[in-house]
Amino acid sequence: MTNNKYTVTAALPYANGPLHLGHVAGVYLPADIFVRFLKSKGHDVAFVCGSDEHGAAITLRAKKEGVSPKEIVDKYHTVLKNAFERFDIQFDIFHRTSEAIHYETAQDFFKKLLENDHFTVQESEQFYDEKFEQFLADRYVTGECPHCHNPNAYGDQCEKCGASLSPTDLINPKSTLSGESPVLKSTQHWYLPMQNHEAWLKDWMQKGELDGQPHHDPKMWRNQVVGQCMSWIDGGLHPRAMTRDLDWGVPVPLEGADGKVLYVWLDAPIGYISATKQWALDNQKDWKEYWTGDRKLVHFIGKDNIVFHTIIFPIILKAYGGLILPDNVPASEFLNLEGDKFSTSRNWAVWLHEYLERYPEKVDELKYTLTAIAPESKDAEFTWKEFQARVNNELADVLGNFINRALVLTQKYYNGAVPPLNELTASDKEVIEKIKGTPDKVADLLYRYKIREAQAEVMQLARIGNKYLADNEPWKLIKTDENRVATIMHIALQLTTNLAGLLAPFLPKSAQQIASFLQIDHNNWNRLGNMNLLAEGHLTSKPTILFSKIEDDFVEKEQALLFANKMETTISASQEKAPIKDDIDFEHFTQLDLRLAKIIHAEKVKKADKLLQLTVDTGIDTRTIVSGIAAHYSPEEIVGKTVMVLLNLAPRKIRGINSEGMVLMAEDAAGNLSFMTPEKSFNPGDSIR
Ligand code: B3M
Ligand code: ZN
Repeated sequence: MTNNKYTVTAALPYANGPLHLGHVAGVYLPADIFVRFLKSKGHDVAFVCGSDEHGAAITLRAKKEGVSPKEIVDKYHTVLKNAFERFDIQFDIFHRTSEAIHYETAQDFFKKLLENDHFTVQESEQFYDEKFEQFLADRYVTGECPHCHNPNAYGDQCEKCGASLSPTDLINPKSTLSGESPVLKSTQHWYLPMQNHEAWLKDWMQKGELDGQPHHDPKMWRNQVVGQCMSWIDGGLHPRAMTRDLDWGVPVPLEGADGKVLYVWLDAPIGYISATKQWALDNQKDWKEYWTGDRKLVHFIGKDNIVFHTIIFPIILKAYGGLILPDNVPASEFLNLEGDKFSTSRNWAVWLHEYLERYPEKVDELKYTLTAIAPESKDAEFTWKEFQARVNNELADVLGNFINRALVLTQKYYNGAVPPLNELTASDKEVIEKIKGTPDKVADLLYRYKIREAQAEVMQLARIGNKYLADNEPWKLIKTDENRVATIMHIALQLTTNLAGLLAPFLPKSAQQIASFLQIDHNNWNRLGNMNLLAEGHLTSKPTILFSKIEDDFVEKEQALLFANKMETTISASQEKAPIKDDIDFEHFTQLDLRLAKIIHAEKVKKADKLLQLTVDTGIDTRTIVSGIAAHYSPEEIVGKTVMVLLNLAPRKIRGINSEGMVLMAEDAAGNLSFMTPEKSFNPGDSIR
C-alpha cells in the first residue's frame, strides 16, 4: 500500500441554487467515495469543499429575486450544506468564500503575485451602464448573436449556437441592469499573462514533470482532461483579466482600486486553501501540511471547470510559490436526465434536496445508481427506469438477498454463531480466492479513479456469494451433511464481512447496517481479503431487509413530476415576456426593407451544427443568407418555403460565408422557432409593411 498523503477537493458549488443529480454524480459522490476509501486504507487525507459565493452567477440570481447577493449566498449555502449532510457526503469542512479568512487568503495571493510581477496592468474598453453607474461583467450584457442571430445571447456565450463571444461582438448590446444600450468606457485591470507559462504547463500536463522533476503519472489522467487542457495550450494562451468591475466579490487590495474585485476564477480555487486553513484552525493542525511537501492534491470537478483547474489555478499556485500542484484532476463528463440535458432554467432536473425530502431512507439506492452510471469518460443518462432496475435487480436481488440468506441461515442453524470451517471443495477454494483477490482489485481501480468499475467489482463479489449459496443449497444439505453446511456458511459469513468493508466507501449506510448484523467494525480496508475476519463462534445478529424494491408506480410518479415541473416552468417562462424595447420613430421603421422571399436551396454549414446556408429568391435577386435554424429545420424540408426576410441588413461574414440579410423567425418560450409565412400565396419581392 502506498502511504501517500492526500488533499482532496470537490468543486465549490455556486451558492445560487440547489444541487441536482448531475452535480452529485459527476463531482461530489465520486470524491466522497475516493476519500472514504483512502481513510479506510489509513491514508492521511483532508477533504475540503464549500460554497462559491462570488461572480456574476450570484449577482444575477440576486437581481432576479430582487434581494442582495448576501441574502442569496446565505440561503443557498445552507441549502447546499444540508443537502450534502443528508446525502452523507462527508467533507472535513464545507466552508464558504464569503468568510473573512477567504478574503484574507485571496488578497494575500493577489498581493504576492503582484509584488512578484506575475500580473500585467492593461487598460481596456468595457461596457458601462450609465444609469446604474456600473461596469458590466460579460453576463450582464445581452444582445443578438452575430452568428445565429439569437436575440438573447450573453456577453460571454451564445447558448443557442454555443459560440463563445465577447460583449463587443453582440449586435445591439443591452445592459441586463437597465435594459438600455451600454457605453464603452476605459477601465484598468490586472491580467495574468498565461502565455508566459505555456512551456512548463506543457511538460507538466504531457510528461507529468514539474521544473524537470517527476511530478505525477500523466497516464493516470483522464484523456478528456488532458485533451481539453492541451487544446487550450496549443490554441495559444492569452492574458486573462484577474479583476472585474463588480460590487460583489473579494475587493482588490490596492489603493485606488475601489469598485474592483478579484475575478471569481482567481478567488474560488483559492477557496480550497482558505477552507483548509479554517479546518486546520478548528482542528489544531497546520494548514501548510496540506498544501506543501509530498502530498497528493486531487481536484474532483465537472468538465466545464477543467481549464480553471489545469491551467489557471496551477499557474497561480506555482506563481505564489512553495505550494503543491494537482496530482490528478478527475473531471467527469455530463449526466443527462430522461433523454435531455439537466437544465435549471427549464427545471428539468431531479433536485437532491427534494429527492431527500421524498426518500430519506433511499440514500444508498441513489448513490449506488449514480455510481453505476457515472459519466467518468463519456456523458451518461439517468432515468427512473434505470434507478428501478439497479435497485431491484442488483441491490435487492443480489446483494440484499445474499446478505439476508447468509445471516438468516446462521441464525436458524447456529443461533447466530459462526460455524467451523471444515474440508474444502474446489468451488469453496474458488470463492475463497475471489474473497482474497477482490480488495486489491477494487483498491487499484479506486487509486486510478475508476470508481464506477470499482463498485462493479464489489457487486461482482456479491454475485459470487449469491451463486455460491444457490449452487450449494445449504437449506437442503442441512438434513444430510451438517459438516458441509458449516463450511458453506462459514465461507458465506467471511464473504459477507469482506463485503461490509468493500461496500463502506460506496454505500456507507448499508455497509454500517451489515457490520451491525455481524457485530464487527468494518472500516479497515487493510484487514480485507481474509478468511479470518470472523472467529469461529463469533455471534452475529438477526438481519433486517437492506433494500426494498422500487415499484412501477414510483417510477411513474417521478416521471410525471418531472414533466409537470417542466411544463410549469415553460408556461411561467412564456408568461415572462422579454421587456419591450425602446420606442423608435416611424422613419426608422421605414428604413427596414422587409420582403417575402422564397428559399430555393439550403445546406448545412460545415462545422457549425446550428447554421444553415440558404439561397433565397428575393424577387429582385438571388442571395445567400446564413441562418441559425439547423437545430430546428433540415435543409430538405424548407426548400420552396416563402418566408420573411430583412433585405437591407448590412452583409456579414459568418463562418466565412457572406450573408446578405436575415430570415425572420418567431420563437416561443421553449426556444422553438417558426418561419413567418404569408397566409396567401404572395410572391418573392412582395413587400412587408
Ligand atoms: N463554482 C462551479 C461551476 O462552475 C464553480 C466551481 C468552482 S471550484 C473552485 O458550476
Ligand atoms: Zn448564436
